[in-house]
Amino acid sequence: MSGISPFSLSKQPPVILVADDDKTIRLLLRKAMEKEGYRVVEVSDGKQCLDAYETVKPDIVLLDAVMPEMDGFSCCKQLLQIARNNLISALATFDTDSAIGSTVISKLWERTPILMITSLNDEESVDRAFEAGATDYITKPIHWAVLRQRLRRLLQQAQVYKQLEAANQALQHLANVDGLTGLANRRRFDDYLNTQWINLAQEESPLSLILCDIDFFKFYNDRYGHPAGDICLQQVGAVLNRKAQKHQDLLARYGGEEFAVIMPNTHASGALHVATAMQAAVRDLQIVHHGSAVSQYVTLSMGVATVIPTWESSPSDLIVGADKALYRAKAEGRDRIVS
Ligand code: GH3
Ligand code: MG
Ligand code: MG
Ligand code: MG
Repeated sequence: MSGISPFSLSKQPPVILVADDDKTIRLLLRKAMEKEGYRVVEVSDGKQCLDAYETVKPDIVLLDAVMPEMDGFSCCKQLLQIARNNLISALATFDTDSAIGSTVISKLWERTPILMITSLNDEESVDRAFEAGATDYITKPIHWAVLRQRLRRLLQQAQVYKQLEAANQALQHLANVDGLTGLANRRRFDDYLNTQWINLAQEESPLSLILCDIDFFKFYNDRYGHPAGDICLQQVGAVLNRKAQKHQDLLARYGGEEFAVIMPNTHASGALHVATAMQAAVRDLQIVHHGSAVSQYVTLSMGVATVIPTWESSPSDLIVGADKALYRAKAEGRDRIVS
């Protein structure tokens, strides 16, 4: 047989979970599958199949219809339910993280193909199988070439889904992360702020925003060169990130030499506390800056604003508030926090 093996791109051989109460059929299936290079795990009824499913994490399930304890139709439904539950738990985190979209999609694709192999050849059984969620259906006696080709195709499709998912995640990363600092970018900042605005308007909880701007950074570049300026931005970004500790806080690169921290459920005093720690941490880096008129080291000016979001107001009100405070910090001499 020519062509690329369906699993040539992955290191591990595909795992096939075979559920059939007939020992002879299981043996024949195992032989045929192993000849294809697949790894086979055998179970003899639906209940065992469900138990094995979670631990084995098969690439495909071969499911007999008529089995004791739990038949193939019920088992198929339950397997579908597992996939649904995984999807629901991925969706549950949707509102707190916009990048989760890709996780939801991957959960949809995570559904393992189920191929029913059965002697039940009547229309009703075929309908029942597909309605229970079977991906495909073949009848006994097994036509081995058909089984082999169906399996290859299902595995190939699963492989394509995985590659698409990896590409999707890479795109999500590129769309949301700043290339220089590895922090959230402006787009992610906007998404997160909008999402948190809606959440906190419902809860009537405070939302704080810190805007930070490096002082006299143009002179830093002029004096030490643009590549050194880039390194400075990376160092400042990393140290700020260490201070944005709370789980829900998001530090983003807001613009060229500007950083922003979104702090849900945080009062003005809490935000001021974090801003003070950030200011000190950047000063403690002692990045020499002889182009600065306020210090021999790189310093930050910061503006802090806090609001309780409402349906009548908008996130831009919070940004304007923090921006005005930052402007005052600059006007009043830089290297300071205004809230
Ligand atoms: P101020 O204290 O008023 O903030 O003065 P400033 O010089 O920091 O402000 P200004 O906005 O005039 O200059 C910002 C500088 O930041 C200019 C720009 O070249 C530099 N900058 C923006 N993005 C980058 C970057 O990615 N890398 C480097 N090296 N420099 C950057
Ligand atoms: Mg049977
Ligand atoms: Mg600036
Ligand atoms: Mg600046």
